[in-house]
Amino acid sequence: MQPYTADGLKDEIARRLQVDKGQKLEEASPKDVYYALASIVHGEIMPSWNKTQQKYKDKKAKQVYYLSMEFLIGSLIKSNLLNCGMLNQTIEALRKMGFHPEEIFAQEQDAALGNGGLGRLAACFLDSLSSLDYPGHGHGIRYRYGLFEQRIIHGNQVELPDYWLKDAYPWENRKEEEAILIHFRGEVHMFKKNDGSLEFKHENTDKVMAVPYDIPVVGYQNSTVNTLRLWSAEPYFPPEENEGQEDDFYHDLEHQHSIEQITGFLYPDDSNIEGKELRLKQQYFLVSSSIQNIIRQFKENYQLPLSRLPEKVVIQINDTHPSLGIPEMMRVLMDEENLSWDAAWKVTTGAFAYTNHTTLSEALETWPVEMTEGLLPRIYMIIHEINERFCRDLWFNHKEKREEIPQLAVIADGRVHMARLAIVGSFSVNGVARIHTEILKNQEMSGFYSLYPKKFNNKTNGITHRRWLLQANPGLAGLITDVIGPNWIRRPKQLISLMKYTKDRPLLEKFASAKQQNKQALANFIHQRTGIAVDPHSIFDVQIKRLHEYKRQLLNIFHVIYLYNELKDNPQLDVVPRTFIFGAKAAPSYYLAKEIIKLINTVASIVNYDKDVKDKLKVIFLENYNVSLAEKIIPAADISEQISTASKEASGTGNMKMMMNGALTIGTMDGANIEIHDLVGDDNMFIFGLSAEQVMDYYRHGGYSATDIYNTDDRVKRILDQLKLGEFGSQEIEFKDIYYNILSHNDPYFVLKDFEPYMEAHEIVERTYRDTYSWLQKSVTNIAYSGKFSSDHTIQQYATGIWNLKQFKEKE
Ligand code: CBF
Repeated sequence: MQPYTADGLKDEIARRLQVDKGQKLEEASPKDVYYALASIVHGEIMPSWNKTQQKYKDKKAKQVYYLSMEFLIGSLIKSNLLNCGMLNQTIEALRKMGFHPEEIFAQEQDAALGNGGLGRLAACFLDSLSSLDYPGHGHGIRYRYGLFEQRIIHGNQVELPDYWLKDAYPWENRKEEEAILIHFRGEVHMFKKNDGSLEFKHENTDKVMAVPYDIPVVGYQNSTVNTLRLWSAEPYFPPEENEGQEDDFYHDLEHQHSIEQITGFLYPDDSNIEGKELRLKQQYFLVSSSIQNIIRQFKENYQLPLSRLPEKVVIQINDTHPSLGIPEMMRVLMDEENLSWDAAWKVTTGAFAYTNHTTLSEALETWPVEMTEGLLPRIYMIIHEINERFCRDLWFNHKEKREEIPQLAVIADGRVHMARLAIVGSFSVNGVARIHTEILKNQEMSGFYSLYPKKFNNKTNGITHRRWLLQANPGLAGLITDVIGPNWIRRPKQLISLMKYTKDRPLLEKFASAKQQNKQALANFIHQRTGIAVDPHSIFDVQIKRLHEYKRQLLNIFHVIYLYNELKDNPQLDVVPRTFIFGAKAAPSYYLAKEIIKLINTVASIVNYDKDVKDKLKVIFLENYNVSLAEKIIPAADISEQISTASKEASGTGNMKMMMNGALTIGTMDGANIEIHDLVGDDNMFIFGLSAEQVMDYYRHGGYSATDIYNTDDRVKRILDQLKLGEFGSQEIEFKDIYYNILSHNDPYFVLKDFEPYMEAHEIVERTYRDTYSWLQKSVTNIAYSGKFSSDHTIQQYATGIWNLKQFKEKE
C-alpha cells in the first residue's frame, strides 16, 4: 500500500471532492469528506485485495470459510486506515483541513449485522485471519436493516429500524456476475438411473437470486486482504420470460418485495429462537449461496476431484444457524455432482466444523418437520436420511446407546434438531471457553461426547487487540509502546513484559493519567448525550452487553438501589463516588428484559437528581449501545461487571476487552472469567457468588428459597418492597413483575442468592480503589495478561487444532 503523507492525503481529498462532486474543500460537509476519504482508502486496498485472491488461487491454498448469520462489524473507516498504515497521517490531514477527525469518522454508520457476542466474535476473527495471513473469509447476509436503533423514551426502550444502507456503503463491491440461484419449496421427483441408482429432481421451485456484496477484510499492515461476502436476496428473472410477456406489474412488485424480505432484517434476538419461517429461509439462503459458491470456486481453482475438497476447504459454522449447510453440501454433491451418498458424506463431514456458543436451552434451535419439509423438500429428505443412517448406526453399532436414541436423533418429536445435525455432520465440535466446553461434554451434549470424544475440543474466545486497544485507546496503546516497544502489536502476548513495571510508581502514574483522560472524554460525551455531569474521578463501574436475565443487570441495579438507600439513611456516609454506566439492548419481545431497562432508567432518574446523594452516585444508561459506543466506553472503565449466573455465560468477550483496557473485573466464576482468574488470580479481580456446580446442583434439586432470603435480609426486603410498592416508578404496578418473577418464580437466575456475596465483593472494590497505587498495579497486571485473549491467539488455535490451515506469508 502506498504511503501517503498528511499533505498528500489532504490534496488527494481535495482532488476527489473536485473530480467526483465538483466541490471545493471549503464547501465540503463532513460526510463529503468521509466519502472522499473512504474512496481513497478503498482504492488503496483494491490492489492488495486482488493480489491476495490471485495468490491463493495460484498457490492452491487451503481456505477456511466462516459461515455466520451475524457479523457485528461496527465502523470500518478507522480500522481500515489503521491496518493500511494511514491512520496517523489521516488524523493530521483532517486537522490541517480544519476538521475534527472523530467527526469525520463518525459519518460512517455502524454495520450492526449482529446482536452481540457471537456476531462481534465473527468480526474479530476475520480481522485476525487477515492480520495473521491466513486464507480465511466470512460468508454472511447483507441485511438491509441491522439491529434496531434503541431510543429510551420515558425510561422505556423503543425500537426504530436501522436502515444502515440509506447512504451508500463505501466498502462493498456488488458482484452481480457471481450471483447464485436458490430454490425454495417445489416438488422432488425421483427417477431410477440406468445403473440402478436414484436421481432426484427438484422442480417447480420458487427461485431467488443471491447476489454477493464483497467487503475487504484488511490485515494489519501486511498486504493481506481477505473477503467478507454478504449475500443479498433479489428476484430471479429467467431470460426467456423477459420477452414478449405482459407483466403483471403489481404482482411482480409484491413478489419482489417478498423476496427482498429474505435479507430484509436481522432477527433481533440472540438467545431465544423465534420459530419463524422467514428465519429458516434466511438460514437456507445463506448456506445455499455460500456452499454453491464454495464448490464452484473449488472446481474452478483447484482442478481436483471433489473427493479431495476437505484438503482445500474447511467450513466453520458459527453456532447452529448455518447447520443446513451440511445437507446442502450433500445435495450439491449428490444431485449436481453425481457423488454417491457415502462419497458425499465423507466430503461433507471432512469439511464442516461446528462452534457452539450457548447452553441456554431456549437458544438450541429446532424446526418443525412440516415447515422444513414444505420450505426445503429436498433438504428435508437428506436430513431424514442422515437421521435414519445415524439412528441405525446407534442401534446396531452402539447398543449401549439404544435407550438414548430419542435424545440424540436429528429428527425427534416432530422437529429437526439443529445442534444434533451439526454434531453428526461435522468433524469438530468446539465450545468457546473451558468451562463451557466441559459443560457441553459432561452435561448438555454428553450423549454425543461419549460417542465421538475426539470431535469435542475447546477454543476459548478472543478479541482483536488492534480494534479494542490500539484503535480505541491510543493513549494507553502509545504508553505501552513507549514502555515495552511496538512488538506487542503483532505479538500481543508480549504485553506480559508490562509485569516488570508494576512497581514503577512514576510509570504507574502515567497509566493513571491515560485512564483519567479517557474518563474525562467519556464524561464529556455523557454530558453531551444526556446533559448529566458525572465526576470523572468517581469509579466508572461499567456493565455493557445485551440485556438478559442471566447476565443479571438486575443484580447490578439492586446494588445501586442498596447504595442509594444507604446514602438516604446517612447522607454523610463516606463512600468513594461511583458512576454506574449501563449500555444494553433488549430483544423487542423480551418483556422482563425491557422492564429491567425501565427500572435502570427509573432508578437513574431518581438518583441523579437527589440532593442527598449529591455527587456520590450517578447512574447513566447510554442508549443505543453498539460497537462504536463500546469503543468510547471501554477505555474509560475502572470496573468491568461480568456477573452472569454461573454456568450461563458461555464465554463473554466484553470481559476481555475491558481487562485489556485496564479495568478490574468483578465477576462470577463463569465463562472466560475463569480463565482470566487463572491468569491474574484473586489479587487482581473480584470473584464472588455461586459456582457453576452449585447452580447446576440447585437446578437439579428444584432451586433454593428466594423467599427465605427476602424474609431474612433487610436490605433485600427493602429493595423488593420498593419495587412492589411503586417507590421506583410512577405507579404502584410498575415493577411488580420483576418482584413476582423473583419471589413467585423462585429467582431463576439466583439474583438474591448472590446478593450478599456481591455486596461484599463491592465493598472490597471500594477499599481497593482507595489505595490508588495498589489499584494501578492490579490494572496494569490485567493489561499485561490480556494478550492471551487476543483473537490472534484464538485463531492460531483454530488454525492448528481444527482447520489444519497454513499462514500464507509469501510476499512480493
Ligand atoms: O462466543 C461468543 C459469544 O456468544 C454469545 O454471545 C452467544 O450468542 N451465544 C454468548 O452468549 C457469549 O457468552 C459468547 O462470548
